[in-house]
Amino acid sequence: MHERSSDDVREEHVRAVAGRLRAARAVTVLTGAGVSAASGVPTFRGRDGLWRRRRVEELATPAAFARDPRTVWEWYAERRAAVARCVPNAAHEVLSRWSRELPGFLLVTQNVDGLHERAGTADVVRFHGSLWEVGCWAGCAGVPRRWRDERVAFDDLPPRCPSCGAPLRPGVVWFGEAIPTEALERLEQALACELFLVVGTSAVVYPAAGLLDAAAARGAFTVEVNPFATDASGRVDLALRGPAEDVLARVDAVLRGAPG
Ligand code: BV8
Ligand code: ZN
Repeated sequence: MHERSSDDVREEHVRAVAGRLRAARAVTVLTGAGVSAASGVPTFRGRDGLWRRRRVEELATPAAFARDPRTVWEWYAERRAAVARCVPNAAHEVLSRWSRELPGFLLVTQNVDGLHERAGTADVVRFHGSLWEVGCWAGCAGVPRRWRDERVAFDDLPPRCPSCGAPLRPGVVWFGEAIPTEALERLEQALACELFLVVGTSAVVYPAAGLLDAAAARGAFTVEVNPFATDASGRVDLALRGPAEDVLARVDAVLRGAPG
């Protein structure tokens, strides 16, 4: 299924990361769409990243929604239905275990699919919001700013605010919008780590991609896990060039003392 495996990731590098995971007092992992690829969730910027020949940067904006809320919602409704059919993969499972077993572990995700949460990950910091939340586009006072909405089928698009009748908006962060305050409040903790792993992201969307450099500037050892080179590759201390579900499972096996 994958164009590359982790066969060419050297065992000594896998062991080095496991050793650092064991020794670090605080570990932060930043994930992107690549961790969900093995679950069947399309990434944004690969060949699958195109949607009706438009780029995510054109659809995921307040201006696109203002112009054509129905088309934007069709994309989100499709993604909800697709993600609902997916299950977490080994990458989510390993990160979930680390979140519960490693002291000082923090997972920051750019993903909106909810698969880290479904894998039971403790304390997920959602940098770009959630596919499974909505808010009132008019920002009316009759409803909370965001609330959970797990519908995968809609009678009519866009869905409407139960209080004022304005369109509901997806609870994600669009381009040009601020990162949620709850996520920004966790930044200090996220950056105060000894080991920073960047997993399955093209590292082109800011400010998320900048966390890597900020953590490095504060002394963190940085590791990338991705089958392909990215914008981050030249800036990390160690790049493990393989799929997350494979590489993280290998690191986890060493961490748990399995014969390697
Ligand atoms: C903000 C919505 C200010 C949710 C998304 C120039 C310089 C710096 C910044 C900017 C700039 N111009 C504009 C900006 C700002 C802009 C930005 O970064 N633009 C970029 C494109 C240049 N950023 C913003 O607008 C942000 N907000 O700056 O606010 C502000 C401040 C105060 C007040 C008001 C405003 C907001 C950004 C929010 C973006 N939201 N989407 C949705 O519908 O999903 S972006 C979208 O990209 C996704 O949400 C995703 O989270 C994000 C990152 O993508 P990736 O996850 O990395 O996915 P991608 O497909 O790119 O890559 C997948 C990777 O996986 C690949 O590398 C592949 O090799 C790898 N892979 C594949 N298989 C595997 C694998 N890896 C491991 N294992 C595998 N098996
Ligand atoms: Zn409303």
